[in-house]
Amino acid sequence: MALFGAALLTGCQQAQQSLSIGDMASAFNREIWVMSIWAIALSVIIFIGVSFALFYTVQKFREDKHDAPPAQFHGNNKLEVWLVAVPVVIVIFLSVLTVRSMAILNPTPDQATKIDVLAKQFWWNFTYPETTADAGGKVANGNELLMPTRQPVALTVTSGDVIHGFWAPNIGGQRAAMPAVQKTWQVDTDRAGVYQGNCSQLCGASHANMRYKVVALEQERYNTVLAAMKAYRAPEPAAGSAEARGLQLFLQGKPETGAASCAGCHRVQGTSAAGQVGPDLSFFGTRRTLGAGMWESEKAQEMLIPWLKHAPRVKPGALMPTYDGSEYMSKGKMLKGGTLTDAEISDIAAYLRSLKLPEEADYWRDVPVIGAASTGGTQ
Ligand code: HEC
Ligand SMILES: [Cu+2]
Repeated sequence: MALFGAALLTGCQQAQQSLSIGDMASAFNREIWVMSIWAIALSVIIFIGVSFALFYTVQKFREDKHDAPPAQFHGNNKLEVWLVAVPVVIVIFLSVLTVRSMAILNPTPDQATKIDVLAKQFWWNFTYPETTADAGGKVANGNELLMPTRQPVALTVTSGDVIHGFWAPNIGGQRAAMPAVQKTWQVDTDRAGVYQGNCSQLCGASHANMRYKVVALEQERYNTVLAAMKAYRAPEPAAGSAEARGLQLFLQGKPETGAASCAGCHRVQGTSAAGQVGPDLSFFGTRRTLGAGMWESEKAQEMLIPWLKHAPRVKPGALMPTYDGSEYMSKGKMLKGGTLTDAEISDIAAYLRSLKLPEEADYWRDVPVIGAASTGGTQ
């Protein structure tokens, strides 16, 4: 099973990014690994012992050799005590190991970097509760989680609607994200890189498209990026530019055609946009994924316009309205989106692409590049 599973997971892997429960760069995974080795070793010993006893008995008490029924050992107290005692000792041993691992892996919130994780149909928001932006509000990023290496990170996971599952196996563990419940635990990695994260709890139409990236940066790089995020204010576009028209539509929408304002649902740090219904877009221009990791790199660039025109048609169940006037299904109801012209959509795209961190804080710069191949659209 383990080998088969490993083979399957390898099949999903994209170039230079990793999804593995066997990643020993994480102290969490190393701890779990020790426990697994004990459990597997004991199971193998029991398997060999039971097989041996079975074959020995079958061989020794063959019917053709013995006419009389074999001696009955029922009432053999010594044997019965052994048969109870050995499993009890094994179970106690494994319990002690488990409790020990749980004690070690419990969060140590004082020294750990704190990150709040919000899961919603079908996207993620990562908030840095210890970092208040100069422009107001806590620093947050949608669908791309930045974390420092060689340091415990305390993730506090919750959900804004149904039950989701936070699962980025390389950095350790898996946690259910439940509405109204906040679960904190500690993850970590010693290796800078990009790790794949998925929702591990069937949660609706785009469950399989509810992904994220974990970008682990060396401590110093991490500090640089976070400082830039703290100081960041969305750029103010030059009057009359496409970006300026895009910003205007982003903040106000176009009420006369029924196009809802983006700001009602999305936050952009340093502007009046403070919506919490969709992922934080403050650093959207720096991000490499779109649709909660559904598309990456070039494909993400390519899909931005179709996304803005009709997100729920390219990502089933996405709770963002259409902007090309087309009908879409939202929570079981047929709705019709407002309309923006192609030119207006492209102005908004230009504005979104301008929401960039300064060059030295581009967190993708020094990490392994995600392969151009995309698995987008799989369901
Ligand atoms: C009713 C709330 C709502 C409105 C209005 C809205 N969005 Fe969204 N938006 C969402 C939700 C929810 C998602 C996440 C969808 C998903 O990935 O499942 C999203 C996702 C996005 C994403 C993808 C982010 C990522 O990293 O994957 C972009 C870009 C975006 N919206 C831009 C806009 C723009 C621009 C507008 C205005 C033209 C807008 N949105 C209007 C709710 C909204
Ligand atoms: Cu989910």
